[in-house]
Amino acid sequence: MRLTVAQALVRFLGAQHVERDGGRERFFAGCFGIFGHGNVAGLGQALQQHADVLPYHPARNEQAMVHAAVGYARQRNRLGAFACTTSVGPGATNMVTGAALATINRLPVLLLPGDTFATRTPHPVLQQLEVTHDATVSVNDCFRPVSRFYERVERAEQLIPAALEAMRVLTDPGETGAVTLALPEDVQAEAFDFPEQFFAERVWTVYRQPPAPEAVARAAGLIRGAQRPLIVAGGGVIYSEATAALRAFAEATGVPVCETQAGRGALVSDHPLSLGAVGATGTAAANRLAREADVVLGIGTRWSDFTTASKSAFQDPDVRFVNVNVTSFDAAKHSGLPLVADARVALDALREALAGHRAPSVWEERAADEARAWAAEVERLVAPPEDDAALPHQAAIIGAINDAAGETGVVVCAAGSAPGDLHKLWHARDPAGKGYHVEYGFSCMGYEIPGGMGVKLAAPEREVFVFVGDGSYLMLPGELVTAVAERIPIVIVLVDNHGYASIGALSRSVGSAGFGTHYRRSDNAALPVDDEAGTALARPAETLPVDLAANAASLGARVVRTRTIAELRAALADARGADGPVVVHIEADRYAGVPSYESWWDVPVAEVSDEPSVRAAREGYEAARAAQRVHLQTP
Ligand SMILES: Cc1ncc(C[n+]2csc(CCOP(=O)(O)OP(=O)(O)O)c2C)c(N)n1
Ligand SMILES: [Mg+2]
Repeated sequence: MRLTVAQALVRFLGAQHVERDGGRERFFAGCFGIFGHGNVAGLGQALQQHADVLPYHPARNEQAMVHAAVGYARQRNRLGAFACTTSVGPGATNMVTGAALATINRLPVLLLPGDTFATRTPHPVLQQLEVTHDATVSVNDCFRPVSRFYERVERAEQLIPAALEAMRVLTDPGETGAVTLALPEDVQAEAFDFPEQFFAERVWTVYRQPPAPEAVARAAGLIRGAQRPLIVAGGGVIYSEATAALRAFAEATGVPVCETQAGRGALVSDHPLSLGAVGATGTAAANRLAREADVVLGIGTRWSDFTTASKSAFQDPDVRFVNVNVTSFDAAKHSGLPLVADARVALDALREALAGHRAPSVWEERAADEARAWAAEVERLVAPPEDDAALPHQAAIIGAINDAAGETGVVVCAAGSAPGDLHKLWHARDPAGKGYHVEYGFSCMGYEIPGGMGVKLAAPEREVFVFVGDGSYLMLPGELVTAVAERIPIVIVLVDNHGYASIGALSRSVGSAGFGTHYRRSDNAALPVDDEAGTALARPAETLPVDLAANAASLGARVVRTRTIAELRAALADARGADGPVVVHIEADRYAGVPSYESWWDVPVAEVSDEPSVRAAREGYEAARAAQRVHLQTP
């Protein structure tokens, strides 16, 4: 069939399906894009012609549209995705950040940046990078390190293997991430006789890989011998829909469960074996048990520094790790016993292998006691301030969102002080673990609004609450316009503390007094910075005359200004049933942070400085670093 390369690609994408456990669905929900000379005539024409198989959604910023695609894919447990098309040059490179985010979080997105002419005839074309010693280089080479598969389609027939390979990678839970097919603008518009079969419906089955029986037996042996076993549940538990299997395993064995950012909510918070967040942003309950654990069963986790508290979380000198993961790369971490497998199948197999076994009851009781104590601490933290005139604390804002979300709502966040607070405080209620969506692989400011849009597109039946700080908001507010245009009813809680509260606190902790983390006029270098205790020196006179609520309203969102937690609660209730985005603005006390609980994060402090505060911080840093462990114990 004679089609242009772009037409063939769109028709191919529309014919791809994915299935797991027998359910079969179309893989691509649509295509986000921004047109320029590098894609308007090729892919633009094809998308117009084939809008029935691949609906087109215009975005406002290329980075943001990848975030929306990522939000969608995550909410769909990687069983659905969007394509993203851009022009050549800046449109394409704007997607690089989104690509890195997708790949780091192991979430499927198909990126289709336009590229410069394969024929090279009109070179240098508008927006082309010229590299004098290498004619094959284009700005799209920036996608190589951040893509799980990269191909530049320079001949029409190359599309066939490229498209098939793209689908293999996108639908493989162990390999997935950003897939980039760079499409030279001339090739997009070129016609070719594609075989009919290329457009036939194709089903990509995501099989649940079983673990090797010997590995299960060894893992079961280790867990049987453990006095203080602990589960660390990662995103893989949720993506593989293994939350019920996790609960069954924990209940059968009495092994307590703590969670990474991506795995938060894998076990509902009310469960007596739920210790909540672990690591640098962990709960006292989880971090205490982690410190003493002798066998740690990591499931679907890539063991980031936040999870391991920069390798200081697990202090038993003989601690052993068992890693259930779809990739051998993650399964091998911490010298662990690798169980390369789907999380659900592995959990069921382990439960069977451990039939009749239970962790020592003192350990289980200890977990339940710590969990209860932590629940009381959360209640204390999320309580609204008694003084109505005081600025609300972020913890109370989280409490209000948590209540509004109920069992089925989803909270979306990515950067700032909120991810750590949410990780600690969020009361997870959805048994499927889909109520908590914090992008913390890349922790990319600006993800929140477009990411939340993607979540809502994937789960229209759920209420979506985007938690966005003023700093993150300013990075990518433009996608609000897309939410207005597409009538995507998300609720955005814009928490304004006039700057980077998170990095300000970090700066104070390294002795640098919040330097450069306030929004204020920078024409006066002598302005005081925060004192060490974090006393508010950001006097109103120094606060910039910026009105973010007015900004959101100007982009077409419905905006509600709130001042107290009671007003916030009322606004969240009121936002139900809106037919577009609602922005609820609230000012928060930037110094009323949630503390960390018996944990640490490795941020290197200057080794020499004239500042006593830096020298003191360095001393503390060196002491803390002594707790770092290299896990070399073999199972
Ligand atoms: C794109 C990007 N740039 C820089 C950072 C580093 N960073 C992490 S949090 C943060 C400040 C976020 O400010 P805001 O959204 O207001 O949240 P707050 O810290 O006030 O809670 C910065 C600059 C980042 N995570 N992402
Ligand atoms: Mg802020």
